[in-house]
Amino acid sequence: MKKYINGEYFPGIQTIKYEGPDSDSPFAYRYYEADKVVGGKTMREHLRFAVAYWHSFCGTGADPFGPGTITHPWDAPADPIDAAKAKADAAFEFITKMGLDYFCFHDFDLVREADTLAGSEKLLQQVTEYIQQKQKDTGIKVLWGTANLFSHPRYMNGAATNPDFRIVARAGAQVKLALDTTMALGGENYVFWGGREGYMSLLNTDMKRELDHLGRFLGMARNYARGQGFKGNFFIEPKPMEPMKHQYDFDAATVVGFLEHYDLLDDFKLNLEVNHATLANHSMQHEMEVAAMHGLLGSIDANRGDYQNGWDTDQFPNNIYELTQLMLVFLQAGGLKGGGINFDAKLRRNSTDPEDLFHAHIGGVDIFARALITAARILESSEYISLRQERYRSFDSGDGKHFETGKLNLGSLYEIAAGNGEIPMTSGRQELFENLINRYI
Ligand code: XLS
Ligand code: NI
Ligand code: NI
Repeated sequence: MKKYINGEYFPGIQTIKYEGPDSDSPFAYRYYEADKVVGGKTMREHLRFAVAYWHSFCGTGADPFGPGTITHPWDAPADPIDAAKAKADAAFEFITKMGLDYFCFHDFDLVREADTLAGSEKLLQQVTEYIQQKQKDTGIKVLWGTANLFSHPRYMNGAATNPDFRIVARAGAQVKLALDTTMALGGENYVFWGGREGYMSLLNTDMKRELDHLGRFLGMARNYARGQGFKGNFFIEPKPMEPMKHQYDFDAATVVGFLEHYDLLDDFKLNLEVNHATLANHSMQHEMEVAAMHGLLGSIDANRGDYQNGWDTDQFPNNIYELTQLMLVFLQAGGLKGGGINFDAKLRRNSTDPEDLFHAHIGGVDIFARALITAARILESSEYISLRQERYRSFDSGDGKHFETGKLNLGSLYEIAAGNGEIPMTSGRQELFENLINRYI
């Protein structure tokens, strides 16, 4: 990686601008025009893109088979605050040059964790002051903050679901500090991704007790933040596995049931991640549909997995056909409830140039913008909505309507069926629907 030159970490790269689909510059947007109105709102208002501090400024390309391939110049200082400030300088330079508005962070992405809780608290306060000033200078905001409750060895048996109460308390202390940091930075939301909340073996696990602890813990975090005046949303980020064999926040449907059971629905919504949907053997469209129908479509972690293997590869999104389907759900749900689109995606281990971070994010931003434009056009000018409504027409009046409004019983269904005789087949016309997407891309 290039060294810090003339006060810049990404020298030679100018602010990325919209140049239109015909541009041949790799450092330009072809579709993302922040202030252009699509489907009633500007793209900036719809999409609320965020850069993930952990992947973009902390990730080194390390994998289970070898150490990092990327050396960040901002990591060089031995003093944690010097390094944290340098990292913040790089992050704000990058986000500004990308023309984006938000970032997301874990507590110890911002600064290295100290040896003691008190030491970490002090470091977090110091770096928070520095970042507040950078926010004032640039207008860049926090989409969400979170606590890293999975990297430190103390959390090997879980955090809020740890069988040792002392670890649960330690996790609580860390969440308190992460909430303080998020609020001090004006964070609009706060995320819980269940890092190691789950099990490796049921033989040594009291699942009910662990889930009760998780419900209690989340309620405490909510009460604390609300008591401090936090008005934003709490998001749970489902994932079915990895690092644990089974993660409690398995998928959207599981989390909806959990939130209902522990009476958390007033404050918590979902942050859905594409690669996590893939790991759960769902499409992201399915996950979004589940969240949207409960009014819980809070935020998106944008990335993609690999269909030939089963890891959370966190690659940058690039599939227009799939993303258009996501944006159809997104627009019909009226957008996200408080969140945005966070690139929870990382460069490949062998993408080692500083420019690669731009290519990755430009591609991600542009493919979402293009999908948004395409989906808006499908909804505005195609027969998509009416084709789908048509399939359910028999419920719009008569006995079908009475069924929906609870006016029939099983006996009535018997009477109706007896009077109907054999029913003609009705095509689902799947291929027609599928072609519609391609027609508008
Ligand atoms: C890991 C998660 C993580 C969360 C934040 O798979 O996606 O990055 O988004 O803790
Ligand atoms: Ni993930
Ligand atoms: Ni994520």
